[in-house]
Amino acid sequence: MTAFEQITDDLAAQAIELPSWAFGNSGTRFKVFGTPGTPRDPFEKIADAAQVHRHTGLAPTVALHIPWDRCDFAVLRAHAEENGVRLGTVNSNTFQDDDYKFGALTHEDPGVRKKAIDHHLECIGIMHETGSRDLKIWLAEGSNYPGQADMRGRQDRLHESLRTIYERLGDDQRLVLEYKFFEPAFYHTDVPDWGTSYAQVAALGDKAVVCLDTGHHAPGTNIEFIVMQLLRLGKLGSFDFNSRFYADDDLIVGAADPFQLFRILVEVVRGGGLNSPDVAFMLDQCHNVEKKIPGQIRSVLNVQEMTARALLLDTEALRAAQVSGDVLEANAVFMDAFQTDVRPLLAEWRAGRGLPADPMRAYLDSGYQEAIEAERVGGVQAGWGA
Ligand code: AOS
Ligand code: MN
Repeated sequence: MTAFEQITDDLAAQAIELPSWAFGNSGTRFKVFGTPGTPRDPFEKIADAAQVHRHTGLAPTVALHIPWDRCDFAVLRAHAEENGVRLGTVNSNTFQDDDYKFGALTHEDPGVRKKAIDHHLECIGIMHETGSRDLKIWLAEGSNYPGQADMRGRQDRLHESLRTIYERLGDDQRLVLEYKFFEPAFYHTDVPDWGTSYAQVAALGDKAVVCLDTGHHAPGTNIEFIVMQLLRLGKLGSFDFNSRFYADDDLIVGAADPFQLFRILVEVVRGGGLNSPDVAFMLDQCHNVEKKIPGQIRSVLNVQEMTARALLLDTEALRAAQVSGDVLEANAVFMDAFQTDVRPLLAEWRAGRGLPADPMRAYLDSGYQEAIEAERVGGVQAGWGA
């Protein structure tokens, strides 16, 4: 058996969740560009996401964002299943109401906190309808100026709010708390790092875990160390994959720093996180200038290619070099795996499974893009807020 043949079971089991918002319009704070064929509602977003799965076999679920994807969820669930995909993680939103200007789950005003908690309870209700397991919480909470906020009090209120939400989870549901070191607040953020997220979820219980968004760290951060540590602690619940050159750029995963993606996936494999039901692989990206469905296809293929390279790492040779203190040999073994071009092997393997050898080409030749660009005329294109 070749080295590649030994990893195909793992590759076949891989599943990457797509974010519904990747199919809507997005941009920077300067401009959101419209794109021909952009979905006007959650049903069209799901149809587009299903194209990614159809051509890659890699993306069987789609994450929702509430309120942007609010609709009749029983109908949306049936629509997803008809299209060959399922509904996945439900993402809450406490960052777009005026009431949340000074916080949501951490707010000084119990009335605002209750409103934010109630929103999450609504999300849990939706999860029962959609069959979703995970409630993902990203909080845009913090302050801009020293002295503006009582950081300690906010941390205590955050715990109380999260506890109220946690207590309402069903037996098979999870609370996944995302961290981000800045933005929209610039002085302090209430959940800025993995340590704070870990401390908060550890205080809740086994059904609370951490979401690691690869774009949410200061430049130079050793993200794979965090992956290792969270897996070691049993608290890595999910990834939001994307890539960044500067801040939270939300660009295509593997585009900015392929080597970093490799290093992360090596730790995922090392820590037992690959194809583990405990760790959800999701994308959290925006396609501002490129076409969205091809952008998502490129993204899941990047993750698949880097997973294959990580799986090809000769761990025995690496371990032997580590134990004997052979620094350069250890590094050479590591780099050999990273430098392996797995694309021809993956193409052949895909074809053998009834998938297109070149999923991107297959999508571009399918006529789907031209059809949605011609058909989706009128209405309001989905974007931030819809
Ligand atoms: C925000 O910066 C976070 O990455 C969120 O995960 C995400 O972008 C948001 O939930 C989109 O709905
Ligand atoms: Mn994210």
